[in-house]
Amino acid sequence: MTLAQWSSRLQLLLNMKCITLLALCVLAGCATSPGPIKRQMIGLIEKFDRWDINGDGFLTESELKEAEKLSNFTAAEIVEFYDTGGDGKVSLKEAQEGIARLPEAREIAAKKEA
Ligand SMILES: [Ca+2]
Repeated sequence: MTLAQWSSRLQLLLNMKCITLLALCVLAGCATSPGPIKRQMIGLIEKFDRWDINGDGFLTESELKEAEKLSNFTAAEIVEFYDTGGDGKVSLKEAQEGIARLPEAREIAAKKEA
């Protein structure tokens, strides 16, 4: 493998880490084991229940205050990213769709780091 190939591969790995940080750390509270999307989905659903303190099936900004401490993002930013419906809270469906919007998450994370 050439040096160029190595560095592009490394870049890809770094990007994957950013993705995990935003899309998972946010709801999961940890970014230690990036896995296949399917595993992330399962993890996400489990964590979703944990963050959903009042059990109404939605995550609000106040419920994500704890998540805020575990990520580089504020609760407001987390909600803003996931809340495609614009009702100010995150449904499980929106959380799942957030995983599918990983490239977008990566862009946001990159901008924030810059
Ligand atoms: Ca809730």
